[in-house]
Amino acid sequence: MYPEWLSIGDVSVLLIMAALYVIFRYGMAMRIDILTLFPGMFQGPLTESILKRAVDQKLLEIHFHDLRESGMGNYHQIDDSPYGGGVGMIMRVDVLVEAIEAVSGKLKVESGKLPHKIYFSPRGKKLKQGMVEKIAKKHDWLILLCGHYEGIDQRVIDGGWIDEEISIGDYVLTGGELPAMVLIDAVARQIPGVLGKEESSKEESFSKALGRRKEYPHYTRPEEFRGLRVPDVLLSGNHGEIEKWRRGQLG
Ligand code: 21W
Repeated sequence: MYPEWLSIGDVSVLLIMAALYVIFRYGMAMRIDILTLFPGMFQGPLTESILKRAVDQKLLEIHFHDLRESGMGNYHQIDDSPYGGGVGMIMRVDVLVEAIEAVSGKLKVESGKLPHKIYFSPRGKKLKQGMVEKIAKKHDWLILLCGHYEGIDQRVIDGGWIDEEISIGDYVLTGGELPAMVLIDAVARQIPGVLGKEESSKEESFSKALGRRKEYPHYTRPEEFRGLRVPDVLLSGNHGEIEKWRRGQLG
């Protein structure tokens, strides 16, 4: 099966193939540490469907850090009123920096890796698919800081403890937890192996054929429902015509 001049035994070949498989399969895995006051908000999405499968397969490794446990004093205070006055409470710089350093220090020492630190805020750069793909490609360790209340002390950002500030859109939420979950979902599906072979190769061919815009209308059985028919072209079996029709339907 293998040429003689390779001069390695069958066992060596198997071992090398196994090693390559492990490197390919788990080398692309992503570790995400989440700093939040509300770890419970993440439980639903991470324990269902594709994200659950990614976690089970160890392609996605998520660690929660309850910011309340990093709080100051007996009351574990994590926020305070804003200098200059105004509504709401601000998360304290000392609490946040110690929490970030505790998390990034641990694994950095163990593995020499550096985390990419993201803070979710309405002031951040609006998340786009290109940013998602870049994050998934460039980093295998993310620290996500979720603000709550009015936000965090600006010195956390100005002092260099945050690499990227992200918003998910122009609407007002109650905190950074749902935005963090949105990023996790979008990044996870970029990790090789998270989508099934079929799902990801379909993606690729759709993207190629339709110039990355693949949002045309979909239909499945039955052919007719309460007088509503599936477009004839989709039943024709003519793939050239089908692709042309879909192209004309792109948003
Ligand atoms: C919303 C915090 C509004 C602060 C002056 C004083 C993270 C978010 C969030 C939140 C305000 C993202 C005000 C899209 C979002 C987030 C909580 C400001 C008004 N102005 N992406 N007070 N939308 N939101 N409050 O809300 O933390 S990413």
